[in-house]
Amino acid sequence: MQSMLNFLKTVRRKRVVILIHSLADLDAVGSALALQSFLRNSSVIASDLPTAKARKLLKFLKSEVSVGGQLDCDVLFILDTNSYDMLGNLADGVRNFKGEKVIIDHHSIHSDSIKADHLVVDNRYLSTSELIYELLKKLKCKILEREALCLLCGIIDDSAGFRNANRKTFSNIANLLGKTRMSYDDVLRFVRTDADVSQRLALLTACKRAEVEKVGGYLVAKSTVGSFESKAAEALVEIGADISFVGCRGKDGARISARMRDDLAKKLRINLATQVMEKVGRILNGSGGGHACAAGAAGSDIERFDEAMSECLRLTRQMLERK
Ligand SMILES: [Mn+2]
Repeated sequence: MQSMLNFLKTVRRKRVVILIHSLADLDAVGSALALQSFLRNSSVIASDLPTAKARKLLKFLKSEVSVGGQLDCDVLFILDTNSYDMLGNLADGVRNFKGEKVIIDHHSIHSDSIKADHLVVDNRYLSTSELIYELLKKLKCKILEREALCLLCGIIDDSAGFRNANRKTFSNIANLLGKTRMSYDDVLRFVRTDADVSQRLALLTACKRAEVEKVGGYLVAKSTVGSFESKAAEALVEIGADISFVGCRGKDGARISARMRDDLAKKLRINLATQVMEKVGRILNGSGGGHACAAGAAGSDIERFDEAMSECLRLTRQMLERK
């Protein structure tokens, strides 16, 4: 943390690009915009359009994230990911980037993580926004209403309805709310958007197709959808599964999302990212990672999609039977 603070002070006026991951969520966009308030000569870019929720925040703030483009800068910041896989078609640009690379992220270190000159990667934080907030506070950077809203959106959205929140998260939220005239409810308007029809249809399809297995008293569900696989995996846990895997096979690649009830990570000492999805990612000729209770895998080998889905179940059975 201290070395990152010292470093940030030295690059304040340098030409900076803040790169965020593909399908940038509120945490990625929120943390990038907040950091931008400190790095005066910076722009935010991504390989593709941010999610609908993040675009709503950008529109409200009359701000934007450039899609694609050159990494033309002295210092490259990468936020909310430490994996090349999440950078879309900008991954090669990052690999070949000659200037200084910096990563600030709250995901566990990826097996193929981006080599950076400076990094704070700490999975004890629930969001990158919270990490950025702590850095900005320590830098004595004045946080205006705009940045407060960005950070609030990022922190609240990534806290999964506060199920994973700790004492510090709540105090950070209270402090940030004090910096804006918005009420908590006003902020929630950005975080909670009504799901569109296609998303609701995907979740209902996931339920309809779900195969549920009882392993050692736990319910493990697997299903497939055409999109929104992470939302669908979340939905299956919400309605009763202890662990869920939802896959989505596209034309050029396949993705699988995994979710587990939060209390089970500690109770069973299971980590879906390292014990399941990293291995499953390799089957798909890609990679996997994430958190203990929320993980995913993606890769290009769509022929092995069914095998990858079965492997999720097999590894889970193995873990649960050992308990
Ligand atoms: Mn995040």
